[in-house]
Amino acid sequence: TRQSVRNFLRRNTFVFFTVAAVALGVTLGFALRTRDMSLREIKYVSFPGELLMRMLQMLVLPLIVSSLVTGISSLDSKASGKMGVWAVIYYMVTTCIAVFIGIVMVVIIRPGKGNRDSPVPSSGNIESVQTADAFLDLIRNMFPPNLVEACFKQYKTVYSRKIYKRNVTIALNLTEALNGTEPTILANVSRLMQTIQETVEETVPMPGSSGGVNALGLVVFSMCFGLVMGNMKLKGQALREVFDGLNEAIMRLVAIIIWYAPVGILFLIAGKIVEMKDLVQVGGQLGMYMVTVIVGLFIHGLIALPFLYFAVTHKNPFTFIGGLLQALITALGTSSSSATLPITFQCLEENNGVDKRVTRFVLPVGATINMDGTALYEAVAAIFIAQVNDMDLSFGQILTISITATAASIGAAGIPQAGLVTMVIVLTSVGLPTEDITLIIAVDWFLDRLRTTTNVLGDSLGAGIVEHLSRQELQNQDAEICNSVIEE
Ligand code: DAS
Repeated sequence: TRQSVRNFLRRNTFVFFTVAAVALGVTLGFALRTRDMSLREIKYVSFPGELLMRMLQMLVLPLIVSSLVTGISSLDSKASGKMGVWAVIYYMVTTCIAVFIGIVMVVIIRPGKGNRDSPVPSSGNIESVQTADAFLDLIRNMFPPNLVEACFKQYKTVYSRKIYKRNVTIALNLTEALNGTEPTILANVSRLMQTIQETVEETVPMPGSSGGVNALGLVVFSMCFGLVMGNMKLKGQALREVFDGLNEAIMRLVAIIIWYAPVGILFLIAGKIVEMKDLVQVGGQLGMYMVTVIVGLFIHGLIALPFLYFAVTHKNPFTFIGGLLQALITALGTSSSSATLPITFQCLEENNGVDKRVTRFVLPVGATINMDGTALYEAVAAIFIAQVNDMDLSFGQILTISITATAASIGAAGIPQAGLVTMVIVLTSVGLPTEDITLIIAVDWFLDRLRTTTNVLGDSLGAGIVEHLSRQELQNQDAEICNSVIEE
């Protein structure tokens, strides 16, 4: 019991420090706002926060690899298969619920009705193939051709549209100049235009806009590697111990960094508040759009997900969420679910006592592909932009938005504002102007924090649910291990 008292105290001291850090950060931020600070001074204010981000990000790569490899190789194929199926079902179901809530909210509230706030010129120059390309990129990223490169690069298809435009303009001018003359020249010009188009539609590999880790690729590789290693029996034993040791060491580093987290969060929040533009001016359509996303996220995170957790496990979801507070606040402070991953591990294993075999398996995958908050936001944002453009969406188009919003949330990396980038997939799928993303950029940093918190909450409740559903397999495996030890 002394251990549990100590645990209780430690857990609550951290929660207290973290909550105090948020309050202090907000206060400090608003106090500093009254002074006219230069960009450099603002950077100095956020510096301790930047350090926290760097420390957490530093751990993400070895953490994802070691936890997945050990997690999967320590499960027998029956247990990992069942757990995998439950995890995928959970991700699908909750993402669909999130998108549904988002659509219902945006259709009821209609934040984009009325005259649009600020007209954005439409160039009308959208490449309809972008949605398909983004899907292919998603799959490409699953199979990185070079593992070292995957640690810092993502695959992204781009079109050299500028060259295309310039050449077409020349060709068009030429056609105009020759108007009414030689039909053979005209035919040649149009053939020239076609060839230009063909050359330009080539895809090239490029570093991701974030320059970040290709987590999806590493997740897929580590899972396959763990699976194969788990089946290697004796030969795999030494490797298993290496990865297990690596994982243990990383988690010990997390336990040290966690002491610094409140300081980092304080300055991350203060810096952001000093930096932000006047929020009071956000009114009208944009204000209503924010309200729609926020209400949607709250309904999903505080009603739908807890209800699902209760329905499956019959345990109190809010006790479980209480143990996650530090991870949720870190998500709010960093707006990155991968940077939060080390803290999420710590909270689930230490505070909520979730089986390590489950967390190691489902958390890295969840942080990479399961983003309920992002999916909800993508659906709301796309329909909001349609409303602003006075475009009536058919049922089919709304369905397309749901599907692409899900894909966009899977494709989004767990880094700040990744969801804004993958918005392009959703918008182009129903022919909405991609330039209109500019309408929502101003408030995205704030919504990003809330959706990241929802994403982390979804992953964590998922770990709890998957653990409950796979308890039989876990117990069987425990019994087997016990028996083999006794036999020896
Ligand atoms: N900020 C993201 C995350 O880490 C994703 C997003 O931009 O929606 O979860």
